[in-house]
Amino acid sequence: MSSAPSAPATVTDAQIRSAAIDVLRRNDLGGMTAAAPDLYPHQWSWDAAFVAIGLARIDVPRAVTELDTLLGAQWRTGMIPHIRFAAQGGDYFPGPQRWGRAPAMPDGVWTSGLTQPPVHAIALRHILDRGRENGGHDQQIAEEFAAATFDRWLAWHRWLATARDPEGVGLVEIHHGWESGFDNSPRWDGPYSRVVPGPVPPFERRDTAHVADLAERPSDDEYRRYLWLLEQKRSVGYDDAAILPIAAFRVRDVFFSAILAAASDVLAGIGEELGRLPEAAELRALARRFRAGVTSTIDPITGLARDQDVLTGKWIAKETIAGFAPLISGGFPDLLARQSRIIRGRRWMGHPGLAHPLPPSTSPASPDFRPCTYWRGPVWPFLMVLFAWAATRDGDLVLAKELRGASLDQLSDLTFAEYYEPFTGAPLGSRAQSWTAAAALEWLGSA
Ligand code: 9WN
Repeated sequence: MSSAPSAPATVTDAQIRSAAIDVLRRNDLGGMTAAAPDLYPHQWSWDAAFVAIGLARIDVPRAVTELDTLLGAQWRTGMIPHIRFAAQGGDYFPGPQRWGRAPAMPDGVWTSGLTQPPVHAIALRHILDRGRENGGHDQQIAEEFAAATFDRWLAWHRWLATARDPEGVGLVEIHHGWESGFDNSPRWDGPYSRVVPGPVPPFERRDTAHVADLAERPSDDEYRRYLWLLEQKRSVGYDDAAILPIAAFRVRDVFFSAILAAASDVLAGIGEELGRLPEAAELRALARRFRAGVTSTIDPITGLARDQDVLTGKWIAKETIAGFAPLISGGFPDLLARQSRIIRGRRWMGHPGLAHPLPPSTSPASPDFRPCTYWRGPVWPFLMVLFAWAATRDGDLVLAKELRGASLDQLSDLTFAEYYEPFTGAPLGSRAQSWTAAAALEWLGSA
């Protein structure tokens, strides 16, 4: 069982900041930051973006390096894979051998064969902003990096908009729960229940050795399905077209799509600054398409956004934080106002039992809610940064302020846990998780 946090009564911002910097230093593998020291000893794609946001508060050149290293793993198709494996080869399953090689993989680099949400342009924007605030060398390095890599981020967004939205509906299709970043969310229970695993080579999990309680992680049954989907991808050499007729898991992920919409607008802004006007216009159009896609999923009764199972054509209506995708993508003022009311309400941040008024990954009022289990209930600190960034963009400064205050209270336990039990505030999953430490640095701002 998880125990209540035993944080000192008063922890200063300076202590949080110094402890967070320490976590990122210790997880630095040299050019890339391990997502977590034991559980995730490699670079994860969307983690790297949040890590870069935090690093930009303390060291702009190092933040640039984080994204540059990740870009070194970009496939020839434009895809950014969800893991870039460290040369040192930390202990993680499934590791590089299990994924194998693909024709589109960059030479000499080992990666997974899946992808993750495209938060990177948002991180690039943060790096540029911090560089300009600091001026001098920081500004120069940030601006040079943005100019030198713009086409590679553009290729990334183009790949998502074509390979992963083959019918142009404005929603990104994922082929594995890991691609969503919300691995075992109740959102995926229906689609996974229809995955019939074929033969999977024997496997030994490593993740279960790094958590206090096995209930905090997905089950073996879930892992068998995860690995079968990997085998399917591998069997077609990770070819984007060849996987479509055989994939046992195809879901239009509304939260992923919302991130693509938001990040496309941000990348368009960077393109405009660089004088890349046709490409910027293309990105603005992408943003509009995916924003419209997100809006089209709203359940009129609950006001929450929904995923869609491509294989059944059915909506997936679970009460998870992904239902607030419009708060990330932006949208019509009425929709945003309604979502802002819901997220503050008693099924979410306003739930009276919460240790900190922060939206859990699954609503405590939902029958699917499990307070200790990964994406089924715990609060994930890095996500709060994304919601606050989007709220600030859309002028909801009150929401942004509430998220900041409650998050800093939560993080003052100094464990920088991967996720937190919503009612007790107890740290769960990995400790010293990089994107949690980065979130603290972003909340605290530049010194
Ligand atoms: C699989 C690294 C990653 C995050 C994901 C989170 C978890 C991996 C795992 O850890 O997923 O990608 O092994 O469980 O769900 O969002 O990027 O922190």
